[in-house]
Amino acid sequence: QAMADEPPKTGRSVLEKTRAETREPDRYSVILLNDDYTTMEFVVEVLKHVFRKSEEESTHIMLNVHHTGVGVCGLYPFEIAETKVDMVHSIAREKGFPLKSTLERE
Ligand code: TYC
Repeated sequence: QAMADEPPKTGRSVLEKTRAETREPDRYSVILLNDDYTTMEFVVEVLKHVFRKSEEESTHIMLNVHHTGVGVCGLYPFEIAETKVDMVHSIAREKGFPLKSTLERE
């Protein structure tokens, strides 16, 4: 039984709901930046292990970064992208490389 003072319902019906309420979660690109000191071999290892790329794709992405200055390693939900950036920085620091990575909202 409905309450006597129940407010009128103002929302749209299930069938009227539109894109704003069914949007995909935001994705973030993880970007790798070029530098003059990190070895090509190390960047390829990072791409294979942190971003789960094949040897071939890792080499392709690394060379793209080497030649253009930046490159996309993958698209992820925010927290996963953030974790991968942190992993790149932490393993690079461990090996004494200045390799940098950043996020970009898509
Ligand atoms: N430019 C580096 C070199 O010549 C290689 C490199 C590629 C470094 C990609 C960083 O994100 C990078 N050894």
